[in-house]
Amino acid sequence: MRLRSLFVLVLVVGLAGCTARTPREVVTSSSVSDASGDVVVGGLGKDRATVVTAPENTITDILETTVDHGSDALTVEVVFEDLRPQQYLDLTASLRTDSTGSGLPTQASALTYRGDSSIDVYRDGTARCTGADAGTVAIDFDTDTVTMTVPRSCLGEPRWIEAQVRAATMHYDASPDDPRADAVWEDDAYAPALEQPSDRRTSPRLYHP
Ligand SMILES: [Ca+2]
Ligand SMILES: [Ca+2]
Repeated sequence: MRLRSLFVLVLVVGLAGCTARTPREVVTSSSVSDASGDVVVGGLGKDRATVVTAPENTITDILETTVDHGSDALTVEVVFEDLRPQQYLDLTASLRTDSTGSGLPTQASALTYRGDSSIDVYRDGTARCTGADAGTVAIDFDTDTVTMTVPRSCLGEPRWIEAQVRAATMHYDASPDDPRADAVWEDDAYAPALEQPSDRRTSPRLYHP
């Protein structure tokens, strides 16, 4: 009987172990470093179709990107090599969510130029939230950091998101005959220099907490 009791006890404990579920680890935030000096430029000079490296461009050079899928808002914080107050900068997060399928149709774009900044959220090319409704952009030139905060309501209250993050700059006031008039410098937060757009990576899948 003792052996049988022991067997029953082991069986009960074993079954309890099988039915007890291990909680899934919910990832809501990620922080990823990017190489220094991996900015690329296209549209420059005579051979405008060629994209080349531009390590001297430090204002577009992303060093670290933190994406946080919070309770009320998505926050994208990007540390750059050397931000400048007078420089035009476009920081864009392209988002895939549980409701958008395989594409990245939702874009949150922050612009800053000469002390002014704005943020807009687009979905399939149409403005979804603009102005104050689209969130806030904060720029700290001491820490070379741009922080973009977008309400989850503007993103359709996603259960999870995956983000591509890119920064771009141009000479906004260049005259048409300036060789830099059509040039765009760009850095991808998750990719090395000259990686093809189709190969671009995203943040990990970040769930709503
Ligand atoms: Ca970089
Ligand atoms: Ca990069």
